[in-house]
Amino acid sequence: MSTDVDAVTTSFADLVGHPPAGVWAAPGRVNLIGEHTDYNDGFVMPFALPQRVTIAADRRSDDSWRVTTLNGDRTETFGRADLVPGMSGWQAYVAGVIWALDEAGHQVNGADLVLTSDVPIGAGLSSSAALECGTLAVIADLDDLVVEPMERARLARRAENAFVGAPTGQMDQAASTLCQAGHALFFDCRTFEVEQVPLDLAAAGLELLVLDTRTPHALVDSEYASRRASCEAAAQLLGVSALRDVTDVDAALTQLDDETMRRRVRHVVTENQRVLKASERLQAKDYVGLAPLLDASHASMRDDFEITVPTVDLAVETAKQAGAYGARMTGGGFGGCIIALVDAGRADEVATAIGEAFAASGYGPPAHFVGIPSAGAARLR
Ligand code: GAF
Repeated sequence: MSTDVDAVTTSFADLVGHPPAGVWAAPGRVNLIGEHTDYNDGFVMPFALPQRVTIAADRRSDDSWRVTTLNGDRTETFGRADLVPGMSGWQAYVAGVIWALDEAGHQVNGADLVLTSDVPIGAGLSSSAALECGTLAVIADLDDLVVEPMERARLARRAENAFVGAPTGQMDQAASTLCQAGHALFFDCRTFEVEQVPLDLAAAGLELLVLDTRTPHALVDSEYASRRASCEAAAQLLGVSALRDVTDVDAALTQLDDETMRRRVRHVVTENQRVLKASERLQAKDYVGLAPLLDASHASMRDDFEITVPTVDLAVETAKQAGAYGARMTGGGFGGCIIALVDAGRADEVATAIGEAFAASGYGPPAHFVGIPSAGAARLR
């Protein structure tokens, strides 16, 4: 990480002509369990990754924002008049946060930002939430704004939903803002209550493989929106404000005729139950007890919510054959990453087995790392 701090600090001085006022960072996340439950007012349990967006910044004397990313060396400049929802390009995640702060009544001023990110893009690890939450940390500090952590997460989500136009839930921005090192974040997406749950897999002789299938996210936006619409329509038919309120899944299913909608509901209701069980098992440090929940979550995403793709299913199956205790896709779906709970020191071996299975099926090589529960957004310098 310090290399990234040095890189943005040096580049900032080169590009802007003076050292930055500070350096901030915000992480990507892995979701341990609780997929597509956040926008159903349900439960999720992500943890933050060491991979993060790192931003050097300082105020400008005019009313514009100049943002440079070292990933591809691109610079974009926008002024207050450009802060209009619907802006396209990567800079929309930065502009959207400034817009959301302004809309909420905060006094925001022009700034220079130079950033770099090592969160894989399009892998379901919340690279966009990391950029939003990092920007929020920067602007809040530069402009001396008093914005509580959960409010930061809400504003970052507002940027994503209303400015960028992606109808996501609250999980990713909450994770990037609120997570603590060594912990998973149990987050109730209705009450916004959070609990930091210790997650020390190494002490239990375990580790969590995060494997990026590198499958392009085809149709991810439209499929995400259609899953969300289906859940909302089902809640309306069931007479509840959100699927979180369905506790007796069998009774609910008898009230629905549409087979696809029934499967969507079954995923959300059972996934919420799995998050609650996972939280209990984590509290009891029964980490191997997580494994059947990971497996059941994956089967539910594959068969009921239908958000997995062949590479993801092959990665999960192969991980299990190679000795993983449990495995599931993580993130919004239609590609991206899987997680697999394995004995400490075995992540590389399991990843190699998956790489071989991919090669035998004609798929390109995956990438992988061990997921380490890390800190949320913070000022580093
Ligand atoms: C994406 C969304 F941004 C989250 O809000 C969540 O719905 C997730 O997909 C699925 O659990 O990351």
